[in-house]
Amino acid sequence: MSAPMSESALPEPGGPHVLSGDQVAAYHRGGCLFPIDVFDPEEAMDWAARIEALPVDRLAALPAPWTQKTYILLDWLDAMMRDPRLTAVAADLLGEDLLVLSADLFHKPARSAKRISWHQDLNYWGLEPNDVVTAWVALTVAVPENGGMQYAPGKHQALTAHAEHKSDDNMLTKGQEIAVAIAPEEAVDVILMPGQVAFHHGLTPHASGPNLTDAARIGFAIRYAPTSIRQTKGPAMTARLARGTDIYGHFQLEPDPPAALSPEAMALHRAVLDPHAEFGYSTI
Ligand SMILES: O=C(O)CCC(=O)C(=O)O
Repeated sequence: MSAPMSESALPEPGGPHVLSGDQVAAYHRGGCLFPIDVFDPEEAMDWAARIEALPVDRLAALPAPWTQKTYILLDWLDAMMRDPRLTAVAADLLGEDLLVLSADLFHKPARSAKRISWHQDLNYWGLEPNDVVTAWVALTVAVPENGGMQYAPGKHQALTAHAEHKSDDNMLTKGQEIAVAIAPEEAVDVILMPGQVAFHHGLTPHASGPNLTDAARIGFAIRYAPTSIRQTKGPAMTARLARGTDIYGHFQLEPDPPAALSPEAMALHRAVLDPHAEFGYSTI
């Protein structure tokens, strides 16, 4: 039997590096890594205030869910997800050339019953290999009381069957839920301050409960993948180049987003998401 590789000797894909070898090893072992300080708290709180000021009724009337690929509608979210302070961390986990396949807003207003059932992101995505990392950027505090996430570390080795229990209080488009129970002792609370980021592998089960507090809980979940990844099923997804270069061309690359909330931004958002409508927008 070969000797276990020392954690500090682990190869790191990206560079120059933000994470230590031990942090990269912890990510691979547990399928998650948090909290990582990335943005200033003031910046994050400013983004949260902008989200709170959005014309939500107008956005909710758009044909495609405005909470998916929201960076096309709000160009300042595009700048955030392509900011080198964040992509440098993702590069330490995935390599230098990175796509964003989607980036989705999870906004739980004050006193909201909205929850998210235990699921693995890669269940519906049809991607190979499984190298997708979500960077969940906290725009507000995220704690158990306001519906912060929980992870089930170490359960990211394989895809587990999911059932669909669609319900009004479940924020997932199809109410997808992992078909095995996650015991309370298998779960860890993902506690974050504004500007901190939690990273999870596409197979790491995660969930979150209702917001029992008087303030909103807001996170922006960015799905990074190496440019070499391929889509193997479902209508073709488009992608945004987040860092480096794309020598593969496996995905049609999205252009720079038009001005925030402009008619052009709304038209591009619709064009990109329309092909996924008949699948309940769950291929992303
Ligand atoms: O924001 C949450 O509570 C859950 C987010 C989530 O399910 C995801 O990032 O895939």
